[in-house]
Amino acid sequence: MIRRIDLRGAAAEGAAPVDYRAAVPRAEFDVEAATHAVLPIIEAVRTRGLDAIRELTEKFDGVVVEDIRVPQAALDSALAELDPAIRAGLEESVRRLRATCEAELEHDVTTELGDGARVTHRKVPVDRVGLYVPGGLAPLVSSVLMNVVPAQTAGVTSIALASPPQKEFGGLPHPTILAACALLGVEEVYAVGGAQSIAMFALGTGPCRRVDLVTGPGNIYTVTAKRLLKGEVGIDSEAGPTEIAILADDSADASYVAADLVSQAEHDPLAGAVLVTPSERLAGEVEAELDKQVFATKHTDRITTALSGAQSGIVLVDDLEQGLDVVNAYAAEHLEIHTEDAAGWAARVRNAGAIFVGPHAPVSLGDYCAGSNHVLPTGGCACHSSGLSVRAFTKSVHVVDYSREALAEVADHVITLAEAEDLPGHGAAVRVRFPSVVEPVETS
Ligand code: HSO
Ligand code: ZN
Repeated sequence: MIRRIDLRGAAAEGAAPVDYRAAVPRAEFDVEAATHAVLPIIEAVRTRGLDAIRELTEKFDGVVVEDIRVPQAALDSALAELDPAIRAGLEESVRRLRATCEAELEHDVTTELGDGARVTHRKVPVDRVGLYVPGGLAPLVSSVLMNVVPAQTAGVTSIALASPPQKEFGGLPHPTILAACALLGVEEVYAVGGAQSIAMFALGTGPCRRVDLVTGPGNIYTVTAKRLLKGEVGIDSEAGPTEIAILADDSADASYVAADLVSQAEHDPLAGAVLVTPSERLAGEVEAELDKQVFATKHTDRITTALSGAQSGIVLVDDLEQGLDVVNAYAAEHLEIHTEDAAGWAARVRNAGAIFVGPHAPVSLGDYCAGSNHVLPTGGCACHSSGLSVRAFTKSVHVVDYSREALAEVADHVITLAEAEDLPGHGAAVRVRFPSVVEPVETS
């Protein structure tokens, strides 16, 4: 079901260099086709606003909605009817997430550069954000928490959330998603899905005011909409199909490794599941476990497609050193380490959205209840981007505060550099402040 990729010998002296990133392929999606599908949606929302959203909702979700805003009464009753066990799970998740978010809050930093010369890096929350929560293959209620909690902790005061309307729930988003919104005090919720919801947020449509930033996971259409609207609105990252990579040695438990590969393959037929190991024995055992586990679980078809796809595989390496190079090159959204001294190997990983250390930190823990965030960079973007955190909802402003004397200290340098760039007006803006002084400028 899962193919093998043999990279043994690739790191040997004298061997031709191998591009590990290319050796472990990922799911590709047809950007051009998605752009082709999404552009008219954005233009429809731009030109015809709410009418276009209603038509697109009928077309894609099969639901006729008059009012796209979810009434408060529906949020309240979803919370009142929420299964107490689910509520307890959500509350624990929120508690842990809030604790990490609060600890990660950044504070203003002031640097004194001389007498009366001060620069402050001031942290300011984004004013208004739009959070997208997919409804698609699974109602990802946990994604409500992963978006809302860092936004609230950062101090965002205006939070709107959109999730696709569901036919079976009378044209409202999934009730558990509504309950999670109510639990977190999010009152502005829209029954709008797909690319049209991203356009609604970015452009401001009907009852929804324009937002400054859109965050949250989604399918290729919402990702493409974010990409096309970037600039008109801020976006977190272009999260694509989910991925798990596992670096494991002989000490790993094959049943854990297989279960964790299956857990993320369950998301999407395009999900990537990659095991990197120097242990041929483990590779064989994991293959046998997969055969067992995949057929004993619910979403067998989806999982089989993901595991047998070109984006998944068992990568055989000479040793963990080479394995480390492979996982760093692959830059997985989620990386699990199942080795002796897992913490030591984890410390040497540079590229991953999140790292799960040792046998007792499965990705599922991070998906729901670790206190970490599960909205993470995919598609190799972990080599330059980070997962969602309070930082994603905060921007910083440099505040420059100089006295006359402090300006005089560097005036000559400013003037010289301005002249070097042939921008004498820049220099003049400094000179004008010292009219009595010819050259050089001195403290008065
Ligand atoms: N593993 C997904 C998030 C998720 N899993 C939500 C379950 N629910 C992407 O990190
Ligand atoms: Zn997951």
